[in-house]
Amino acid sequence: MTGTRTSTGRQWRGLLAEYGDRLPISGATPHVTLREGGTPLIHSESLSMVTGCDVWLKFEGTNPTGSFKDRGMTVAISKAVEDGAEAVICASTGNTSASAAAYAAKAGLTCAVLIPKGKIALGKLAQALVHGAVVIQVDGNFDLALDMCRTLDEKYPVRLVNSINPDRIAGQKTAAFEVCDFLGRAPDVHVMPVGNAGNITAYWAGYREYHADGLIDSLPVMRGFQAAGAAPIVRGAVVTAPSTIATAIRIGNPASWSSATAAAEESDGSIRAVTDRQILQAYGRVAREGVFCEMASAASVAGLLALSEAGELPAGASVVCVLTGHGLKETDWAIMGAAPPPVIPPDVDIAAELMGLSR
Ligand code: AN7
Repeated sequence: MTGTRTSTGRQWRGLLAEYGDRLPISGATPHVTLREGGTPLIHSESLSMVTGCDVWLKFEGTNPTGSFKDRGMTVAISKAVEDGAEAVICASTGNTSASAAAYAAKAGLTCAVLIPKGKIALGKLAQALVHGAVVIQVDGNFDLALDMCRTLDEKYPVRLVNSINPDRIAGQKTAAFEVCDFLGRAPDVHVMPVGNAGNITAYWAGYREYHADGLIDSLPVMRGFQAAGAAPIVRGAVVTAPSTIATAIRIGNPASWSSATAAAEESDGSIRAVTDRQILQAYGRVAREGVFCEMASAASVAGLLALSEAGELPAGASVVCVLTGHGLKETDWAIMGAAPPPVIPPDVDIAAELMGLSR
């Protein structure tokens, strides 16, 4: 595998090399890596100003396939290869399928993905297709597709790489390590979107691991946010017809429900809902700071602003907001939300006028 080749360069080496001692791998595990992780923690002056906190954006959109899923996939696919698996499957609202397809391609494994028909962002569908996955659209929602995958996993010789696979959670906890390694401590408050609830489970596991090992001396308050139309954990009941513009978190029966609730309770935090309108506003707001995240990711910033308005953020707290995926995956909202750019003849004076320039 290419990941085991050495280099004298100063590049980030990927999670298996950087955090291997904290992952469920051994010397015998092949490294299937696209050099994921090492994502930027971007300071937000504007969000710090409005909240009176020190706000950092953990931008997971810079991962190789444009979302945090790569952190779990490098571990899950490497272990699948080690164990002799020939095919992997997953259900997905888009990002898991994009990541599984890419890492399976890297490893030379067959990959099949089950996606809810017509409900995943075009960029994510393009990724699964271009990496050569068998893409199957299910006439139903994500939760039904995940049920199908569980049954396929029982009946057929395939490896399930959804986040119910513990290797996924193990890989994803590295994001908490990176946050702490960069800040030199844990943040006071950690804000993130919640869909199938694997990622909040993973972050909480990562923070607790560093705390248990004495690398940080406090733990953050975990604040998870679901989309109001797909908020089973907030309602305390399965949502049979989840609905939100944030298709990545359009999930009505999260697989990691109980561990997400545990993360919120143990950290004195919460899992709440934000409306599509709040998500859309937050999406535009971070974009105007130069960070292009996808709609589901903006649920964290929407949540941050809601917490701030409710007076629930301690003044001066350090806050990490996770932006889970890249906005280039779904450009329709960016384009629909803007005025169509004017078309002009090739005339510099007309262009200058439109730019508001005067001689
Ligand atoms: C951008 O790809 O569930 O709470 O199938 O793509 O760990 O599920 C994606 C989830 C947040 C929610 N932000 O994370 C899938 C899938 C983005 C996401 C979530 C997802 P979890």
